[in-house]
Amino acid sequence: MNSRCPHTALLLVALCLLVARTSWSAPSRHPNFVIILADDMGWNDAGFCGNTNVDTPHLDALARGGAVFTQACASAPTCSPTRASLLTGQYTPRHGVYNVVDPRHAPGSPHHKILAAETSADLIDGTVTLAEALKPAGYTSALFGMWNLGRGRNGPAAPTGQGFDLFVEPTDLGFAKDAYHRPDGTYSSDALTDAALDWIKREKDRPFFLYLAFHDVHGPFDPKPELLEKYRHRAGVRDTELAASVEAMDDNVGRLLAGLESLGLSDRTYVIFTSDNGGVRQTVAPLRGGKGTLYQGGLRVPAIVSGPGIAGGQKIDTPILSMDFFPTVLDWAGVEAESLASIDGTNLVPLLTGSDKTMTRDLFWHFPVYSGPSAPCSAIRSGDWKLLEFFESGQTELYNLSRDPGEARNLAASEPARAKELTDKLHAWQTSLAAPRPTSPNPAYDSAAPARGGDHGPDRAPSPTPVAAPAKGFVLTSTACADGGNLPAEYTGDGSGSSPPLEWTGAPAGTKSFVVIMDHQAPDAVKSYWNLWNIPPDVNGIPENGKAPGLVGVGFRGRAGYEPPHSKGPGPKTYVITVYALSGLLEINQPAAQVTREILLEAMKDKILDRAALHVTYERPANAL
Ligand SMILES: [Ca+2]
Repeated sequence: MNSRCPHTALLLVALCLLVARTSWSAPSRHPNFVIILADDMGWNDAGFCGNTNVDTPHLDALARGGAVFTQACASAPTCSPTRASLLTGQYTPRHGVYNVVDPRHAPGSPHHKILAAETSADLIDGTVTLAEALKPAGYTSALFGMWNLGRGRNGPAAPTGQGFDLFVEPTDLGFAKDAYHRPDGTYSSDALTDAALDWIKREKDRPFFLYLAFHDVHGPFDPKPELLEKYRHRAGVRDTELAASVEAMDDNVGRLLAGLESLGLSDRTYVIFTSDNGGVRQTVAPLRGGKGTLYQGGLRVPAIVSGPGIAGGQKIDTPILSMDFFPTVLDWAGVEAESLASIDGTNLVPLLTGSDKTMTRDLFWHFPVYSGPSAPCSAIRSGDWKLLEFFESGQTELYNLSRDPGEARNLAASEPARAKELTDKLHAWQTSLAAPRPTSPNPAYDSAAPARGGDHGPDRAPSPTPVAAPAKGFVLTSTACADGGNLPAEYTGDGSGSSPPLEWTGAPAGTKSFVVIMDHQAPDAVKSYWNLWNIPPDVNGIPENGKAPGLVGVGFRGRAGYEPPHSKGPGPKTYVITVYALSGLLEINQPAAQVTREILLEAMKDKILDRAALHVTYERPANAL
């Protein structure tokens, strides 16, 4: 085993020292800690980050009352490694969780040019998490939401094996895995917050650490219909589903803060809000990259810290990483982090209190794996300069983030001395942590093998621009929809072959094909299906597998037809069917099952003549499957 796996015995000694030091030095009244972790929330997805098209009044208020880190970065560009760093205070090579374990990206996959590093699926037994480090000071800890650092309910890979006294995930609350809605219509972030508030009420008389890790705002989305409707009619919204999901989470931040206030806990509770990685590529402009890459778009995240002794209205431009919250929380708790020798994070308290605003250090990222659009790489930020090393090619890229925040001008060739200096520092850091440097060619590499999406899938395209009313007389109806768009109540099929027909009139001159997209949710996991509805006789082509002349429909979660929006149980569902009239035929050289909405939108973007939308409300019969 390499040195990323510290000896369990050493850690146990460290933990015992920590117990010994804190048992007599801890103050009589410890503050509480709340870490709220959003999923996939990008650097400007909330109002306090400068987004003027989404309503986040509660996060904005939290930001006004505390400190905003304007240059906060995730410790990694994907989910699991950042969560591991947040909970251990360590850089990724130390805990070995480099990526979400995903069979699509196993080292040696045919689309990998080099053999990627192996990633740990969970925290190594003996790792001291924040929950464990707080325990000797009398804290109780609970995680509500996503763990993603090992499976199972017991043992060292489970939260309860890593110091949390309680672990509640959405499936415990009646949600299907990754579902945003429960069959009774309850939204996941609402249910998690309710459960967290119940727990706080029970534990309020002792110091607590609440880790609230929402599924919001990770795609595929299934927003609350009323929020989706709101953003559909708002100009300037880049992605209506994302905006609706951000606001749903913001509501719950507000409910949690109100709960703390009503219990009289606000003045002794620190609240940290951040995200596990940057947003997906289409939502992070003008930053480059996106989730899964070490460009700024994949790393930059919102970050607020609020609590006793932290002056409100602060904007702190010093770059920080997710792992820094670990020693910061321990400082507030009176726990001496120095006894844990393997902490890489930096205590932010001097920055937050203003006692030392000069904190300078080099920051590092190590992502020696494939994920979605990204190949194995490593990076260093030193002041305004950032250097990325790509292991496939051995090439480096150098950017000045102050002058070039979008990382568009690679200065590695024009600034060779600086590039060498940073490369040397990066290599020295990699060596100091025995970080794997994947450079061996992959014998199974096949240049024709298609790249595969990560858990972020193919990057999402923004939702289509809202269609307020049919333009140019293009009208979309469904004869099977009674009562102004409601699907028939007796419709209970699985969608295969029983989709009610759509009809349209007034398609613009020159229309050669139509594309039908049900854009209520779920671009990432969709599986397309091909169907013939009432294609006007002057439209050429018949759908074939792998090509899409004529008409294309997109279903959800591997199902066909209209069924999926109601597949989560009884209760009304609303969604929108959009039909695009195109000036040409689509050529999509992918198997039908791999064609997602993003691929469709990209293929049709220069061909759209007009579009019309049909708002559909469907109430699933209570006895439906
Ligand atoms: Ca994530």
